[in-house]
Amino acid sequence: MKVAVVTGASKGIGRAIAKALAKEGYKLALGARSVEMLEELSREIGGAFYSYLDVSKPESVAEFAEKVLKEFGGVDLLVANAGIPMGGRLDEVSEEDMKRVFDVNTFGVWRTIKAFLPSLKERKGTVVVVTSYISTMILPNAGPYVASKWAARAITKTFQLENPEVKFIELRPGKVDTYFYGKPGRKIEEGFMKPEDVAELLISLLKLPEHVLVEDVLFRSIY
Ligand code: NJP
Repeated sequence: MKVAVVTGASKGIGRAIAKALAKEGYKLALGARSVEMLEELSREIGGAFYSYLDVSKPESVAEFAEKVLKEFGGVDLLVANAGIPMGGRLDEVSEEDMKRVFDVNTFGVWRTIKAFLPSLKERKGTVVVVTSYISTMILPNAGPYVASKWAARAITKTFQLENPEVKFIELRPGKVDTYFYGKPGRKIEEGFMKPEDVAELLISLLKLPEHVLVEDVLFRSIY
């Protein structure tokens, strides 16, 4: 049975991915800050390992990885999904907010991959990084978020070149109905996909033949 780690598993896209992976028979290690939500998810999917994880804190990532590797002995799939929004003009955003968004969306991805990389290399595993459709585009008033996702893309691509034995897939969703935009409840007709759509896409990618590498996927609602 393969072992999958999902960061940001408490809500939204990460939660939907965790549920879909459980259905496919993966053994799961779930990480996020909201441990109660992870506990509830674990119960819902019939039991999964979960632990507090703050990807913005190096010591939290190290502790999480140590616990997961101790529990399972290794991992086959890492879904680096945890992320936060951060809008604002670049000439107005505070030093603190700029650092915060990079610490989660960029350094968080780097730290998590780095922590699990030796095991992923050993098992010829797969890393899925949830960046954004925005990771090659520019938008005004969203510079902090956009820059953090461009950098996360660069990190993902660099890891791939340096570690050809591991597959790195960059998922670049358009708008998804999660807590990202406040409370979920938006309609598909308003241009939102469902978190389950992202999970379904990921599962289909994981079922491709071994020799196929999908480097990135840009996808959105048709509306
Ligand atoms: O958002 P939301 P999504 N350490 O808010 C966790 C990208 N994306 O599912 O820690 C660890 O429902 C948080 O858990 P908690 C987006 O950039 C989205 O939409 O308990 N975990 C929760 O589980 C992000 O990378 C859209 O608060 C941390 C999860 O992250 C990914 O999709 C469009 C954390 C966020 O759940 C998932 O976001 C797009 C930390 N420090 C890209 N901080 C979209 N929704 O439209 C947060 O292009 N989390």
